[in-house]
Amino acid sequence: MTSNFDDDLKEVYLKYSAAMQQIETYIKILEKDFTYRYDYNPIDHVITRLKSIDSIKEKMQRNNIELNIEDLQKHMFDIAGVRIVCPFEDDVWTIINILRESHHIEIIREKDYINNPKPSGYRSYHLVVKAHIHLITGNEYVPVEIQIRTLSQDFWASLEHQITYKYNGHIPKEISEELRECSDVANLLDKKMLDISNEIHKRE
Ligand code: 0O2
Repeated sequence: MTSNFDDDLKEVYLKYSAAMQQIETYIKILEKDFTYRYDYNPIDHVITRLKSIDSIKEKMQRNNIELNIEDLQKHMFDIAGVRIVCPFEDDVWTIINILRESHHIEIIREKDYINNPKPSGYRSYHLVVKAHIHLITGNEYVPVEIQIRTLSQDFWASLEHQITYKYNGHIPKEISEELRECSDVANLLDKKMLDISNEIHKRE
């Protein structure tokens, strides 16, 4: 059962990889378009990742999802991931609005951890979109998770992930409190930098 699942997963990976590349290309074109039209790019950088086979299995088992391809496609939406990191929070909303109006992709889920941060202090905007891919066997819609956040939110999330990983989910209370405080400090920094940037634009 499990080894069949591994074999099937390899085939399914092709589809998720194609969907991820398609979204990445779409974002890269948006960046060029922004720079051309406004001489400004609201995106600092984009990273992509395919969830590893071990992580997929771990998450499915943790969420009591049976290890088969049908259930994977029904319940797992973050196998293909694209992260868009923006300089300022305003840029995050600019990108979200563009994605909402796009005819190229269809949004199937949105989670706003910017206005509603996670108890850990995690801030980010998550969207699951359906990418339309074209294969020899036909056309398909494949989900891709897009995470959009500021440089400062990304800095916090990367370091928090690195620190908490070591504790394997059992983070001492005082450490998790300090991390939450750091998230608030990062948020304050975001707001101050945005104020400074707006002030400079007003003076131009
Ligand atoms: P990876 O490799 O980073 O993608 P889940 O918690 O995954 O069972 P759900 O609803 O699928 O539940 O996802 P959720 O909570 O909306 O988003 C999950 C992803 O968001 C995580 O993916 C992380 O990337 C990120 N994330 C969520 N909470 C935190 C947090 O407290 N700290 C950090 N650093 N990142 C967070 P994965 O699957 O963990 O791995």
